[in-house]
Amino acid sequence: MTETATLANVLGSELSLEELWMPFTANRAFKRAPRLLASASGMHYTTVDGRRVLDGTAGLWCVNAGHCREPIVRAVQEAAATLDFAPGFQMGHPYSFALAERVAEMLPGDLDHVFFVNSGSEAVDSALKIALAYFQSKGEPQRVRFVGRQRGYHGVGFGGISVGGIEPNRRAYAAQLLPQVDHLPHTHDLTRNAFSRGVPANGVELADDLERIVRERGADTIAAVIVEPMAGSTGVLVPPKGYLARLREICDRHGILLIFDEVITGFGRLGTPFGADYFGVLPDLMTVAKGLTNAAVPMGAVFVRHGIYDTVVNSAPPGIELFHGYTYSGHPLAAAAGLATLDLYQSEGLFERAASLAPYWENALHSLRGLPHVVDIRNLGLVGGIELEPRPGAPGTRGFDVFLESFNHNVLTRVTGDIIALSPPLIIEKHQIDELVGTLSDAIQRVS
Ligand code: PXG
Repeated sequence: MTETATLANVLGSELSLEELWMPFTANRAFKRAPRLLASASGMHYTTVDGRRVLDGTAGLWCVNAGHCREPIVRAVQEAAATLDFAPGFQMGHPYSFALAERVAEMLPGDLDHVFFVNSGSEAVDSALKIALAYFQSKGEPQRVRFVGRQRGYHGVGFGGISVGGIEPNRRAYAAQLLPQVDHLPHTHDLTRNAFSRGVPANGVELADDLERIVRERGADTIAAVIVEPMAGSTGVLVPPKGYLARLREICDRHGILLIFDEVITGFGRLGTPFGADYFGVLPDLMTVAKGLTNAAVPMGAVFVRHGIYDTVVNSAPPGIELFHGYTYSGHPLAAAAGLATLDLYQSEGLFERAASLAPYWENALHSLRGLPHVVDIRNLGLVGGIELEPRPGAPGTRGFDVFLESFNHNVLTRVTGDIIALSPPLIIEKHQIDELVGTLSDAIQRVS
């Protein structure tokens, strides 16, 4: 057992667990039977009781280069000792400018300006504000409506849950959501697309619902459409062939901005830098977080096309152009982590690696077809979704039991309802893919 795990073991036995209100967690059940991770390295976590657990989810879809990578650790340590913090309002520091320049080089098309935030939720709320600011500056201030999508996840800010389409998240706060929002239908269609490998064939016409919204509301009232290129959180919903290009066409026809929320699909998850590259569709704004810093320090960003920055900033009267920003926007430690992360992605060719592993990954996942209760398997890049039939009257319990059974056999997966989601670090080896899928197969067979 490592020294860290031993230390954590001691801590673990003495922790009260009561005071911490855990996020998106069944607190009471967790505290009765906690699952505590003490350390991490490469493809593995070590639990407080010393078990090595294969990370099938890159943490929460974010540790794309694997855990505790030395160059990132070193960069954060160095920044912490050099510039712990610098004000980002009316002051600046080289780390954030360097990261903006570096990341802009990777972006498709004329996406070339970067606004830093600290999370995906903040990125989404910032992007929505930038869209409103753009139309104000452009002389179309009546364009204020947003269009999201059912089963979309855009974080937990009031903007994000308003455009998002996850019912429990919306219902809890229904009284105070943004008022002028419509939703496209989701694209998940098991009757036509079950067991698709990669992009499903059917459903491009679902994008045409945007034309209905345009007819009902008037194009000149709509500021932006926001979608995840591939919806992750609600169970790996891969868009149908041609769908995103169709959305782009409709937005162009009506002067509506298209926002891709790439918090999950950004930074190599699909085997390309961004989902926009994978699908060959250029959004006007892009939101990212997670893989930007390999999750070593929290950071998110909004990427905007040249014309948007130009319109908002260069047409403004002298003074502050956008009334928005966070104390920690572009924090030196986060920016240092980002710079080291992007270097690592490049020097190890991790996005290309993900692309070359994707066919092996796809085959491994689809080998689970035919197991009890498996009603769908879907995949894209290094992402997988395995949908299980819900137990009658007890939705979500079968999925959760499979998650627990896998974890107890040293593989970390993620569960949403009865869908198991997989998104390993991009450094995964083929034998680890076999181990992940083998453990999951056993778990599915053991759970009734
Ligand atoms: N947009 C998208 C597309 C996301 O996936 C957010 C915004 C919000 O990011 P922050 O950093 O505010 O959490 C997300 C977050 C899961 C899971 O298991 C997914 C997320 C977060 C936690 C768990 O599906 N996505």
